[in-house]
Amino acid sequence: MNFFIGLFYILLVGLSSQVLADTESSEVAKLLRADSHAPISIMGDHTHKESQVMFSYRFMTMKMDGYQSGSSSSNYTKARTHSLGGHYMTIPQEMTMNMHMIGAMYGTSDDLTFMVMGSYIDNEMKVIKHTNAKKRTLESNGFGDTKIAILRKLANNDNAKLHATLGLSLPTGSISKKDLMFGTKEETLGYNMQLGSGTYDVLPGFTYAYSEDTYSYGAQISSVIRVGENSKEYVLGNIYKSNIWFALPFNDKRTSFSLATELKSQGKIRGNHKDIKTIMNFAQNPDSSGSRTIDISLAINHVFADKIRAGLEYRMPAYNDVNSVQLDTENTVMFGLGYAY
Ligand SMILES: [Cu+2]
Repeated sequence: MNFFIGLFYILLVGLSSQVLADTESSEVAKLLRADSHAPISIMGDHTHKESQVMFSYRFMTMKMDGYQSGSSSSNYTKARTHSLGGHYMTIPQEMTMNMHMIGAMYGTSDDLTFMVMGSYIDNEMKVIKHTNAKKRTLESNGFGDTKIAILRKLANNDNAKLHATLGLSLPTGSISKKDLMFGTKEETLGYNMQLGSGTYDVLPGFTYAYSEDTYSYGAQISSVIRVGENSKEYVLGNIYKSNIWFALPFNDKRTSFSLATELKSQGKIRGNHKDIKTIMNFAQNPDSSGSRTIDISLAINHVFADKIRAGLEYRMPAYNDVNSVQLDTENTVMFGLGYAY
C-alpha cells in the first residue's frame, strides 16, 4: 500500500509542475477529437466550457471466477479454509456485477464543471454448499451510491490540460441486501453483494491530458476516502488509483484506439457488518477484502455528428495481490454513450 501512496504523490507533484506554465485557451478544435476523452471507464477525465451540458450513460459488466490468494491463483480447498482456521460452510464460485450509470455534467464557467452520477447495480453470485454440493445463485439489485463532483481547471495550453476533481459519494446504495442462502429465511449477503459503501466518501483526483496532432496521452490519480463508519458498523477500505492511457486517433480523429493501465490499491474492510453473524464463506469475511492490482485495457472512442460520443473498453487483470482468499477477476467490459450540447 505504501508503494501506491508514494506513487500517487510522485505523480501528483510531477503532473502539477509540468503544466503550470502556459495558460492560454484554444481547445475548440480539439473538442471533436475522439481521444479528447479518456477510455470510457475513467470518470471525470474532462471539463466542459461555460453552459455546455453533457448527459451520459455507461454500462459495466465485471466477471469473477476461480480463486486468488495473495498474488497467486488458488483452489477450492483454500477457498474453503477460514482465515482464522477451520472451514467455511459454503464456497463462492463465481460472481457477475452489472452496473448502469447515468451522469450529467455542466460547465458553470470555462474553469469549473459540475458533475453528478447515479447508478443501478445488479449482482449475482453462485455459491456451493460443501457438505451436499448443493448450489445457489444469490442476487442483489438496486440503486448504488450517488456521486457529485466539481472539476476545476488548473492549467491548460495548446497541448496540455490539468484539472483537479473534488467529489463526494453519497450513501444512497443499500448495505442491507439479503437473499435466501441455504437456510429457510433470508440472510444478509456478503460485502461485495452490497450496493453501496454506507459511508460518505470523499473523492479527490487530478487529471492531466496531453495531445499532439497524431497521438495523445493522459494520466489520472484519484482516491476514495471513507469518512466515519456506516450504520452496520464497518468501513470499506480506501481506494488509491493511478490511470494512464495512450491514444491514437484515426478516421479524421473521429475514432481513436487506446491502450490503458490502472494501478489500484484498496484497503481491507475495517469492522464487521453487524448483521453478518456467521462467517458462512470468504465473501462474508472482511479478511478477504482489499487488494493491489494492475489492469491493462484496450479501448475505442468514437464521435458521431460532433455531439454524440461512444466508448467501449475491455479490461483484464495483469497483476493481482489480494488479502486472504478472494474470487479472481476475469475481465470487465464497459460501454458508454455521451451527448453534449
Ligand atoms: Cu462531459
